[in-house]
Amino acid sequence: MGKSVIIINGPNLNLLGTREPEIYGRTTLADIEALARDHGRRLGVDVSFVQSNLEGELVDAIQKARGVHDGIILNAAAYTHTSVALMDALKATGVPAVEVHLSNIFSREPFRHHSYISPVAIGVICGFGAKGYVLALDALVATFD
Ligand code: CA2
Repeated sequence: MGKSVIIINGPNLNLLGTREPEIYGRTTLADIEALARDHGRRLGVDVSFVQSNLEGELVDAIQKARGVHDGIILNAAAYTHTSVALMDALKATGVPAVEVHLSNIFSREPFRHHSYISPVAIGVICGFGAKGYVLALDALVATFD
């Protein structure tokens, strides 16, 4: 059976391309979804895509990935820096995850330098804008048997 990846996006990422283009670029979340789905087709991987502003809905999406998806790509946005709940959910679900950020969180404010996600992710890609999602798909697929 073909492999399946879910891309999960956190709060305010629905605003991409409409505000703060100097930090986050002009690409919308719908553009990123299209880029990721196209790349998934090239790799022979099914790509699902969700965004929520609600921490509990992100926890639900991570829990539901177990037994359904072979990998998770997670941009938890601001919850990256605050959410023990997302960290626990990722650990519990056991589905391999790649953490993605559009911006280089290490060249920004100190409070963005800590991630609750990184310790439970297989790897992190940050600073490459929308292309980071495509790079994350390549990285995840490279780990599949
Ligand atoms: O660089 C990233 O991808 C972040 O996850 C984005 C988060 C930020 O809190 C993280 O530190 C790094 C913020 C997402 C907010 O997205 C917006 C997009 C357009 C306009 C306003 C916010």
